[in-house]
Amino acid sequence: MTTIPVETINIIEQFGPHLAHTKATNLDTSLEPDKIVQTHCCFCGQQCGIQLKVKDNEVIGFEPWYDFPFNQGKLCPKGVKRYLQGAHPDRLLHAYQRDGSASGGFSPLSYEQAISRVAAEIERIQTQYGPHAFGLLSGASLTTEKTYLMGKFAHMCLKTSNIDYNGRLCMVSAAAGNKKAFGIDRAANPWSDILKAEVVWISGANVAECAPITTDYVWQARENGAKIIVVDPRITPIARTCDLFLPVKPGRDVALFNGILHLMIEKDWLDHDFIEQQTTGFEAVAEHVKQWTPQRTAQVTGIAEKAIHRAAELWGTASTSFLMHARGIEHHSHGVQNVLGAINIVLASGRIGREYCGYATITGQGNGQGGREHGQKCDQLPGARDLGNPEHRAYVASVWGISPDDLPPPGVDAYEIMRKIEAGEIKGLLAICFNPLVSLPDNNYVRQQLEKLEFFVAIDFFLNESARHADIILPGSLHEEDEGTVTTAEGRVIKINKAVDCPGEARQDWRIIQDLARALGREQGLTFTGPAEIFDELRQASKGGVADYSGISYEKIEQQHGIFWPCPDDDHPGTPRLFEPGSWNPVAQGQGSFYFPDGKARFNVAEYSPPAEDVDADYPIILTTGRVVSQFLSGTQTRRIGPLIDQYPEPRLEIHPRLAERLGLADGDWATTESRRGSCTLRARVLKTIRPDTVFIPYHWAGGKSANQLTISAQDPISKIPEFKVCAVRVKKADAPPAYASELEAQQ
Ligand SMILES: Nc1nc2c(c(=O)[nH]1)N[C@H]1C(S)=C(S)[C@@H](COP(=O)(O)OP(=O)(O)OC[C@H]3O[C@@H](n4cnc5c(=O)[nH]c(N)nc54)[C@H](O)[C@@H]3O)O[C@H]1N2
Ligand SMILES: Nc1nc2c(c(=O)[nH]1)N[C@H]1C(S)=C(S)[C@@H](COP(=O)(O)OP(=O)(O)OC[C@H]3O[C@@H](n4cnc5c(=O)[nH]c(N)nc54)[C@H](O)[C@@H]3O)O[C@H]1N2
Ligand code: SF4
Ligand SMILES: [Mo]
Repeated sequence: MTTIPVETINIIEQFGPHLAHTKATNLDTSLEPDKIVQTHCCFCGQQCGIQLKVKDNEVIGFEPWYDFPFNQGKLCPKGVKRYLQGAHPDRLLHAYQRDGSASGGFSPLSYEQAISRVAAEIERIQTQYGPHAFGLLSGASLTTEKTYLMGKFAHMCLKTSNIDYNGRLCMVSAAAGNKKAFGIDRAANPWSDILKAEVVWISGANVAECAPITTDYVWQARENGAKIIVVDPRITPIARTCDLFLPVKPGRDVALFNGILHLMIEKDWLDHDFIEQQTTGFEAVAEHVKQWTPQRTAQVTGIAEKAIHRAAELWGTASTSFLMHARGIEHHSHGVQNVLGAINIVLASGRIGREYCGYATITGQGNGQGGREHGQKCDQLPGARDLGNPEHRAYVASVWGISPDDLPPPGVDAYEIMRKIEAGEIKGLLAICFNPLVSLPDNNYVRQQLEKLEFFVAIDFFLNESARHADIILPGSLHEEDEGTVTTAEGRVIKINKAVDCPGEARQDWRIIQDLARALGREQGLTFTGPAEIFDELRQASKGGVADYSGISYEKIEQQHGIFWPCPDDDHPGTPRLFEPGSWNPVAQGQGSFYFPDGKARFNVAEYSPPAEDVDADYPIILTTGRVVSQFLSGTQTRRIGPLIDQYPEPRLEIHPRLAERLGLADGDWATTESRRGSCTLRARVLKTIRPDTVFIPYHWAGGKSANQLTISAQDPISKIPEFKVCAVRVKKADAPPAYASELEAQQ
């Protein structure tokens, strides 16, 4: 075994010597590998192709995979360093149980004992309080096979309604908006359609840091003459190279889209034929946007009127275009309205369903797309079917060999699961691939709920912050320890290949779930021999649904570098571009290209309303939150990879020089940010790339460094996404450095 040099950086709490916090720094990459495995990066939804170098059952490095068409060998800093996590000493090699000591430590127990204990607790809780008293939180970093299994485990084995997933914090506003407008929830186009778009419109997406390989597509478009428009309260790296930057006030995007449509109508920059033949609902939307004059739009959005005119002209007069957005417009209590506003300007232009005419929401997690299609959402069944729809229930029940009456009704979203814990309705919880204590808003509330549970089990390969509140921790599998499919931001179903075996007593996640079913004596339908067999059933279960995978096979994926769904039979090549006239569509059946019975896309009136918590005299500053390039999500993985920590070691409060001056803050000062829910002391980073009425905190850290101590749990009424992108705060110079400051100094 190669050993990995490890540096101890931060022992936040005492869990016993085996759980010290360390960072992996480097491996000896000069070693000759035993084999090279073609697979994909474990992090974001771009799912770049990568080749892992393996020696003695350990990933020791990587090589570019030039043939994979999406990234052609390119990788971002996280992809380059991903291989370091596997050999990290924090890797969980055993099951653990809380040892009841005052220090809150854990002690190892055998895997089989842990499985029996979890099964006994599930049985006890469900017998005592009913099936829905046991809840499940799952994740979209899991392969699609595992997400399918999680849905089946919840709905068929445990018969609980209460399963939801971390995409609730991520993709659901886009999903709901896309379903309303197009009848289907997937990027409309492959990324190759970006390359020759005349205009690329990017709203609320920090492309260069969060979808780094997409930057290359945008820049190639620019080389081909495209004009790039970026809408963001911060001048992000992609904004620094754009043609028009619109510094929107957080929470106001729908007003901007309505204002653009207003001008498109006024100047007649519309595709009348497309609107008439392929859409419905335009008149109501046209009527609604009459009030969105450039003046009013400027006043609400904080964007200069001249810039709004220029954006409308660039967008309105283009002959090809691509509009993309991400969480910046979606993480809002009116996130779905923002998405509908964006789609309205695409539909009015008629530029969709053709080459270089596209629209996409950029997915986030590695399997942000596949993870939201096959039944781990609280209201969903495989194939993007609805748990509340009698026909859909009957079909899936027939594939599973049960009666539809045995399926539970739809359950509640991930945040509502916390509220149900508070109300005493949910007593037990299983979390896999989800770190709610860092990632959910208002996380002081979340901590109380995790502590209130009678029983909590977490399945992870590291002891994440939520798992520290668990009674049992089961050691799951790293990305490179299993095979399966994921679906990329483009809608391309690709194959993750296994490079190494699980170490110690760790098990592939699907085995753990099936072992629990067996220990419960409820293994019917959960006796798969591996991911390939799960995928075969998933194909069947998705057949005839909107997300139809029935024509996809592992072999076809390998041969064609991925298959775009829908793919309804073995001879079908897949569907890279949706909505092309004449393309296969199970819903419209030849009538048109959108996924409604009449084949037409829907315009939807997109209503503006201010954020749930707007600024006032007590809390006069807007807080928005998001990401930095070297850290990933709740940080469990990237906060353990040395070179990535070095790139961005601790969260900083981004603040404009004018605001900083008013508050008496200089760059590097400790600043305390307070909201109605919590407070957080971070070093200030004074920079001109942010609106002076707004501050920004990246959210990848836990405890006292966590941005989610401040955020609000307001949710969109349709999608139930939390409003991560706006809440009201006040900022002041810190009275004293935070406790963690001394730890930082000790490292230097
Ligand atoms: N490095 C890195 N890459 C990642 C991830 C990561 O954690 N780290 N996570 C992955 C995941 S799961 C996701 S969801 C994606 C997220 O990818 P993005 O959505 O691109 O990332 P965010 O930083 O959440 O937010 C994007 C931008 O929205 C802006 N913004 C804030 N409020 C508003 C607003 O009201 N309107 C507009 N127009 N913009 C606003 C922010 O300033 C920010 O620049 O990234 C994926 N890729
Ligand atoms: N303030 C604020 N909060 C946010 C956001 C924001 O922009 N601002 N963004 C939100 C978004 S977009 C997202 S996607 C969420 C993410 O929220 P989370 O899902 O909580 O974040 P992750 O870090 O992905 O947590 C997943 C856990 O799963 C583990 N894991 C990863 N892969 C696997 C696997 O294959 N098997 C198993 N068993 N475990 C695995 C990791 O080790 C980690 O501990 O955070 C949200 N929270
Ligand atoms: S862009 Fe995303 S998938 Fe590609 S290397 Fe970076 S984190 Fe991995
Ligand atoms: Mo996300």
